Amino acid sequence: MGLVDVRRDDNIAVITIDNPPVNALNNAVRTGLIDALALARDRAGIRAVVLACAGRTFVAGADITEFGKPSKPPSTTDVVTALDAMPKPVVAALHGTALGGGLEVALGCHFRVAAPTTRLGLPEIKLGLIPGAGGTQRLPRLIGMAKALPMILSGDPIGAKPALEAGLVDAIVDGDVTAGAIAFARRLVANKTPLRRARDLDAKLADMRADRARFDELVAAHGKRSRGLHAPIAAIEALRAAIDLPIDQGLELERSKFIELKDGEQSKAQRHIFFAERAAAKIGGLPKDAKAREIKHAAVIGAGTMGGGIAMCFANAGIPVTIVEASKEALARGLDVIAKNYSTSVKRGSLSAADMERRNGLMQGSTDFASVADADIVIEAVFEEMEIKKRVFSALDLLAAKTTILASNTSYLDIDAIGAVTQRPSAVLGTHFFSPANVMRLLEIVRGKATAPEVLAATVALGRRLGKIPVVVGNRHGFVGNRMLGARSIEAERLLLEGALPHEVDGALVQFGFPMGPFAMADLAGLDVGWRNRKSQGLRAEIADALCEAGHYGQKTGKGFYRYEAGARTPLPDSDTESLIVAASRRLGLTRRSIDKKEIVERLIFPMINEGARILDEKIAQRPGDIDVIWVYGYGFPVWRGGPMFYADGLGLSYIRDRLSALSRESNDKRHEPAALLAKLAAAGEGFGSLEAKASA
Ligand code: T1G
Repeated sequence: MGLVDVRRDDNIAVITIDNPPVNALNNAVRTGLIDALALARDRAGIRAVVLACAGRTFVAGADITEFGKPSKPPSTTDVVTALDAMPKPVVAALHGTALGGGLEVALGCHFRVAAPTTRLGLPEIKLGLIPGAGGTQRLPRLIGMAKALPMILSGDPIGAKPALEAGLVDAIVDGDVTAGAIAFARRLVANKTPLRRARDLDAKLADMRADRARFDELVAAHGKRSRGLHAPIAAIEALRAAIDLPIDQGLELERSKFIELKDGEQSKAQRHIFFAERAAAKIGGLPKDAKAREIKHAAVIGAGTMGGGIAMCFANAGIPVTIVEASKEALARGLDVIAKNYSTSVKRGSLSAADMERRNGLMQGSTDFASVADADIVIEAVFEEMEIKKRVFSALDLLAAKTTILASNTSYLDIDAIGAVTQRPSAVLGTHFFSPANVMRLLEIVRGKATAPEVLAATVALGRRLGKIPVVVGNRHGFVGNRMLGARSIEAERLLLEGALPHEVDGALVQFGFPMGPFAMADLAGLDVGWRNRKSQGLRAEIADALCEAGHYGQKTGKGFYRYEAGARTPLPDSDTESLIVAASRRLGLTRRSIDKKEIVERLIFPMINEGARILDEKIAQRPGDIDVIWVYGYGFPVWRGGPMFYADGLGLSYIRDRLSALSRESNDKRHEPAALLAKLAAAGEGFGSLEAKASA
């Protein structure tokens, strides 16, 4: 069967798309659909049409890999227009994830039936786009603006049941969805049901047309998360056109905005992250047949902030988990925090009471280490001190089953040294979660020298099952994310000593697109964490150490780089800290000066890029895209800038090289000397992206 097959089932034409893995609408599929529709239209004996897909899902969207190239007709819009013009009823048979252009094609059909587990959505916003084949015009006409606008601005799919209730699908069919659609089509023919084109429906827009203020209220309620992003603004304009303009003008406006976004920098960056996220889970050098053993039961050692959050990840994914703590009091405290987290989610409506019960039921507390005996993986999340970790792993090695994976949640420390205290170094690796572990999606999986391929494969598969974005990294101090964060933190302090104040440094980075700057983030994480890490390496940070020595650890003590009103988390400039900074500059003989935002941003980001180049050279990260994924999902690097390495390519490595050389001279700090790989690529006029091309060649 070709990519698009047409068969006859009595007087029904059944068009089936078969373009694995997700039936993306590439050029060949679009061409095949136009031809198949013409055939069904002209064949006299055909009274109705069913559009279905083979494989695991209905069309999951346009083929994103085509976006960087010149678009070749017919477009997805041409397919939807051909569906619109069909004189015979067309029924879409939906299953899996009907997304983006796939849902827009289904909206071009007259009716839609869905399997019970189908998910339907317009996720274009997550790629820096808006629906470009009529979604912003047809969806509101079919389900009303109050439901359509949140779907398009969030990009999140809805299930078959809410879709049925909203009128997006006309029936949910059990069993074979194509057969269900054929039966549905036969009934249309028998009942001579008139064609219902989404483009002709206006009733559900009457409320917004009668009172435009209601549209503005809807936007105010759903549009707030779009700081710096262009696509949400374009989506709102296109949706407003659905109210104000006749549909053909609305479609024209949508199309022009879509093309502008598709060719813009932000969508290119977001599409880069989409593919980089998927590439990151592919592990170089992993034998194809590395069998990933299944994780049926987990154990977490430590019920503190990290341990509790990690345990929640397992319960959320439906995996039974035992939480082990040294004392009953500590265990009770940890379980209490978890219970509070879940009840807050239930109060917020993001979790049902039944789900909360189910998740709580999957968690067992214990103060007996021997309770790890039936775990397939044990994740240690105790104090960040090597000696403590070694003691824990020695004990686990004796108590856990021989096949159990032993993982450490360490954020800096040497996985090989930890594995060396066990008899099973091949089953030891790092699983570095990011706080809050039950929220942040990044999971750095640290590969030890002895870590076995199937242990790595099992842990990557587990990461995806937990809803994380796993990135395999090498075992060097700070791995990838925290090592680059260290480079940024050193420069951030230096900016304070040279004349900037915490809120100026943070403000520059927030304007760049981060949710918060280095000092607000340090206060949130706790200054004592970095302080302990620096002391273990004999390093000193003038300001942060002085603050810690005075007992100011950030939010947890009400004061750090900023001060915090009781019970509040808003960072407020603190005059004591500012005096401490000025005094430190004087003590070091530095003349303070005003530093502009551009210099602040370059001095925070470029040293990170430089460290990232060294990390690639040392093979601690497999590819530049892995580093981008780590920084977007672990540290809030703005996704519409594509991550540090993609951003560097956009600026040009020779510019970054020259700025780093100047910085190295001005600060007399060799660490700012351009990394060998960065200098080499710059000299060749290439970017980090050229490494991906070579790697996948
Ligand atoms: N185009 C090209 N390749 C795609 C693709 C797409 N739309 N979606 C997935 N793939 C590849 C993916 O790179 C991976 O490749 C493999 O399929 C399996 O994906 C006109 C313009 C559907 C929920 O944004 O959300 O339509 O790594 O690992 O976890 O208005 O893929 O195996 O080589 O993610 O089971 C809108 C994007 C496009 C949906 C399945 N659609 N895809 O998740 O598998 S823009 C989307 C997903 C658009 C219209 C506009 C997920 C999935 P490889 P996977 P999964």
